[in-house]
Amino acid sequence: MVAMRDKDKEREERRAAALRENLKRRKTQARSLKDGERTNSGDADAQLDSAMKLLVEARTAMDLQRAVDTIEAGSAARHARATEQCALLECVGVGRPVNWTKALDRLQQAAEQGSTSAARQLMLFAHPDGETVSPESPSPDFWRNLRGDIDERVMLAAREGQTATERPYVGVFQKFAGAAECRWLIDTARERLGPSTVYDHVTGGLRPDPRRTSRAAMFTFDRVDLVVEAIRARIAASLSLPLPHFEASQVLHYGPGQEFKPHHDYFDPASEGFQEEISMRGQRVATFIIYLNDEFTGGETRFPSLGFNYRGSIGDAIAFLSVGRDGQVDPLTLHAGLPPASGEKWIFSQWVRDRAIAGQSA
Ligand SMILES: O=C(O)CCC(=O)C(=O)O
Repeated sequence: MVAMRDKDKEREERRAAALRENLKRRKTQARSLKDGERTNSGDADAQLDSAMKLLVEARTAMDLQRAVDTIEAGSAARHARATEQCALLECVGVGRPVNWTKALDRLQQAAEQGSTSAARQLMLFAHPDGETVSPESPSPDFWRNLRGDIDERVMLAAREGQTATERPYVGVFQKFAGAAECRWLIDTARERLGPSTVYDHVTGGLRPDPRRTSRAAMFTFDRVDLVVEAIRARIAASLSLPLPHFEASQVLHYGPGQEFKPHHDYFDPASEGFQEEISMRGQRVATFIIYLNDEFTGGETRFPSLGFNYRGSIGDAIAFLSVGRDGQVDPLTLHAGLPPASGEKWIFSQWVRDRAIAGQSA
């Protein structure tokens, strides 16, 4: 009887020890699985970052293809950020023709794969004037339905402007961008603001200048997204100017008292320092400015030689041509960004050249 009880106890202890061992093994397995997942998603992010770097710096068609293939492979592995980048490749036309239908389909995929940035962009394209708060737990077909609400032809179509002055041409475009688009542009620019710069007429290089005290965020190719690209495409359609002539877009921020004193956007052909810029990258012929907010006083865009001041509401825009039909620069386009007396002023600014800008990927 005693021997039986000892045997039972022994068996019980062995079972408990086995259970403890099992539990320990499972915990270790779970920990290494988590580490593995972290490493995998870290790897995917690192691979995507270096592919994006290669895309921007690509010197040969082979480099470009390698970058595109890596990004596509990430997307095929359901990496949401890679899928979002593929949407960008589709709308810019990198390694393929420009295709906004495919771009928006891929943005939908990225939202389905968990990209909050893709989700917000999809929402603002579907409801440009609405709120862009994603639902807590969207139904399985939520993103597909939202994608279905977007009509890319309307989204990219030319907007009708009213002519404010004929010579030089100055036009005003009411509600050119939706309030949600404007909010997105401010939000993405806010973290990246640096000093605004001007071209130095002696050296031809860029430098900060006391005449331009606003801050600026540049949307170079590695920084653009579908919202910026949609706005650029809409500007191109509205002004009938080709996208490859577009400089990198900028979002400008003026605090109270900050300004852009009277200046011309064109490069003065009489200035020696500008000769190289004009011959290498072309003359600046057009400017398009979108007002992204209206919570400020003062801050108009002023054309002193035309006796014309403009101050838009959210999403309104102003455009002007710095060069006349004769191809000559027009000094009457002198203009200034007046300082806000109170509040902050945010604008989107687009300069356009008279030729495709060499070496620019977007
Ligand atoms: O801030 C403004 O209203 C004008 C900006 C401007 O002059 C420019 O972008 O060239």
